[in-house]
Amino acid sequence: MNLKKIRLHMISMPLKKPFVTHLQRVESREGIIIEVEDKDGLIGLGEVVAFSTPWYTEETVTTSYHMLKDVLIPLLERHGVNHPTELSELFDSVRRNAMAKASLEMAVWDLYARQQDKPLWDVLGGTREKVLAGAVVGAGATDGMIKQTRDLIEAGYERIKIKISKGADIDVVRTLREEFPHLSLLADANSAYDLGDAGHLKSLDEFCLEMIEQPLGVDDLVDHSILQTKLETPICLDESIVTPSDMKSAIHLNSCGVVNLKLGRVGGYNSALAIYRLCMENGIRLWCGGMIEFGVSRAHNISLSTLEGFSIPGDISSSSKYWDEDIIDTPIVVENGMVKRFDNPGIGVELNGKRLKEVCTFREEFVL
Ligand code: OSB
Ligand code: MG
Repeated sequence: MNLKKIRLHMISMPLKKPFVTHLQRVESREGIIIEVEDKDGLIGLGEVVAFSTPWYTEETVTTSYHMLKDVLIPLLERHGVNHPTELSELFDSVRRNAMAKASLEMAVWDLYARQQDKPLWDVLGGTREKVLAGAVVGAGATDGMIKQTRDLIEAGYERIKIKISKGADIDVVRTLREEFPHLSLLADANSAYDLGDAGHLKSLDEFCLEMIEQPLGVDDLVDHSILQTKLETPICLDESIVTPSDMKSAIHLNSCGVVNLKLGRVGGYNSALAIYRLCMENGIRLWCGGMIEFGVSRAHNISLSTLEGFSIPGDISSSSKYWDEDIIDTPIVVENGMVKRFDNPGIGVELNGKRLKEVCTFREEFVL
């Protein structure tokens, strides 16, 4: 693929308002934007979606930077690739570190599509002209959550996800359901419960949630399977699905009916596409998750979500939900619950150089 240069931009941007879960309050978002440049000056873009601290997964922005600089970029420099699918094998010698791997893989896929002068969605085999969007309301006071939900519905979102945890669950869901009887609503627990809470979680069944996301621990595929036999509400797995092998186990155990697929969490497109195929073959529904990310990752999420199997709305929201000004030149905009795919080559957006400079805290270039 004639890769010549890689640039890492460490960035930091305040959120318009803090995003709260029972595990973390995110007020400012750090991330790494990656540019991979070929010998003709074409540039592919990627993004590290790890957080500053390891609350969602074990990776952080700092561990990702280390992996990219000291391990993954040197591997790419030594071996090179002719096609982005070769990156999986190359990175197989490195255990885990999915988000670091995914960021580089995203950029190489984007570059590959640009080299073919095709949109990335087309290279991936996508068909949807508009992808199904949805928004997330973080934890907080119930009246505040109602107001946020109302504002999001007014902004055109047709599916809302709320964060729940012990002590902030049944009453919150009941109040929201009473306020919005016909809303497509789901609840994400980010592993707040264990199997001992099965009876408590069962009382959520009456509120017709589309699904409950990651109620139990990251490693609890067996417990999720037992919980699913007790709940009518479908379980959706997020943190528990990192590899295609996790997906096979979840299918075998009947641990979920739905999967929240995130490119970063699963290590990039090659792994995501393998998980996607497993879901399609086994009747598991799936949607594309969000990471309070910047526009580069949002544009990748849109490319992925054009695949036919993304038949339910994801956590794909407008750039303006979190950012005053995004770091891409064409911000993502949700209209009537959908986002139009970009038809330019690659992910279809470029960096907003001025904004990137404003939020960049550190920058490094590697010549391959
Ligand atoms: O659990 O899905 C999650 C954001 C950061 C980390 C984990 C999760 C989330 C979200 C999506 O809920 C929020 C968004 O990007 O809009
Ligand atoms: Mg989740």
